[in-house]
Amino acid sequence: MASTGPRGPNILITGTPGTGKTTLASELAQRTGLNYIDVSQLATEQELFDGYDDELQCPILDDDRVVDELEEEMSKGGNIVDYHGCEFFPERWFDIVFVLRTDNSVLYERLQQRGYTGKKLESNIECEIFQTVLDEAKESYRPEIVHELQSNTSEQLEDNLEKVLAWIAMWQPTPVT
Ligand code: DAT
Repeated sequence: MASTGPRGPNILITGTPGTGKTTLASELAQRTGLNYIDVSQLATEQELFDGYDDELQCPILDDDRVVDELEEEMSKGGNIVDYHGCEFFPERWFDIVFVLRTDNSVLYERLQQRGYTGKKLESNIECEIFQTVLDEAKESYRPEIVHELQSNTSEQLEDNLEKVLAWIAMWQPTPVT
């Protein structure tokens, strides 16, 4: 019997905490039926941690166990993955990578509302100022599949949804030769 091919594209939505990954990714999943994977939530549920980061005040992800846990699902295709880092995922997993960007003042307010203070707040704002996640994405994936999306306003959220939906609609699996 012929192989049925992947269920759909694998999409990575990354960016500094607070830039709107969960908002965009879960809405996309709802509208497309693609499978939404929140890596932080998965790690919490399955206790895939290895130590604690004192500066960022958050548990350190056990990258290898996260990759092992997701491999089967990712190989089927049709996943939208949400995480604030991206360099430890296998490059072959993703068809496209979106890096959400938010202006410092807007992000500062969002993170304060989330209850971030002191060093944790500062480190996350610095991460956005120095475009740490964007650089990480460009170093880890082919530059032509990495796209920046501005995520400050609800108009930009709608615009981003439209762009990604349009890309999904024209996506075709790479033929196996
Ligand atoms: P993340 O998953 O990157 O941590 P989130 O989706 O939880 O971020 O969003 C953080 C907050 O910002 C949340 O209250 C929703 C809001 N938000 C997200 N995207 C937005 C946008 N484009 N415009 C205005 N508010 C947005």
